[in-house]
Amino acid sequence: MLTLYLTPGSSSFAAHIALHEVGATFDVKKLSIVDKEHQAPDYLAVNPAGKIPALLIDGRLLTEVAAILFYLAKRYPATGLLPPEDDIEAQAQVISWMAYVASGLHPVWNKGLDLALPAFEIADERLGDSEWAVGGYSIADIHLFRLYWRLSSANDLPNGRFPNLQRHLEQMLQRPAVIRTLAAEAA
Ligand SMILES: N[C@@H](CCC(=O)N[C@@H](CS)C(=O)NCC(=O)O)C(=O)O
Repeated sequence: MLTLYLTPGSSSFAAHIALHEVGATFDVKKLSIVDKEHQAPDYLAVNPAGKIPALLIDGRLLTEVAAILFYLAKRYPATGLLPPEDDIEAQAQVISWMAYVASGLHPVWNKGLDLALPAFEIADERLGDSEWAVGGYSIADIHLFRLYWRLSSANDLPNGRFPNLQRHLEQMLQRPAVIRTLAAEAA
C-alpha cells in the first residue's frame, strides 16, 4: 500500500506525477503548508522532519523526492523511467540531474532571480537541444520539470530566457500523467 503526503504544487508534485506515470494504486493525504499542517503532531508522527513529500510504503517512511522517484522507477521497471540496468553511466547521469535539481535548483528557485537565474541557466545549457535530460524520458525529467514549472509560473520570465527548459516543460505538459496530476491537485 502506497500513501503520498502532498501539498499541491510543492515538491510532492514530482512524486505524484511519477505515481501516475507508473500506474500505481495509491492514497493521497493533502496537507496545507500555509496552515502549517506539515508541522502538526499528526504529520510529525509520520515524518519527523516535517517536510513534504513523504511516501509510506506499507507504513514505512520514504522521504526526499529523488528517493521516491528512484523507488517508483525501480519498483515498476516496465515503465522505463530509468535507463537500463547495464547502462551504469546513464543511470548515474539521472542521479546527477536529480541531485542538481534537489541541491542546486530547489534551494534557490524562490530566493530571488539573482540567485535563481544562474542556477537555472546551468540546467538550460546542460539540457541543450536534447528532448529529455538523459536519453529517453526518465525520473530526471519529472524532477527537472517540477522546478522549472514552479519558477516559470511564479515569475514573468522574458520570452526565450530558458529556451531548452521551456521546450522541455511544454513536452511535459502534454504527458497524460502530468495532465492527470495537475487536475488532481487542482481539485
Ligand atoms: N530535499 C527535500 C525538500 C523537501 C521540501 O523542502 N519540501 C518543502 C515543500 S516544496 C517543504 O516541506 N516545506 C515546508 C517547510 O520546509 O517547512 C525533498 O527533495 O523532498
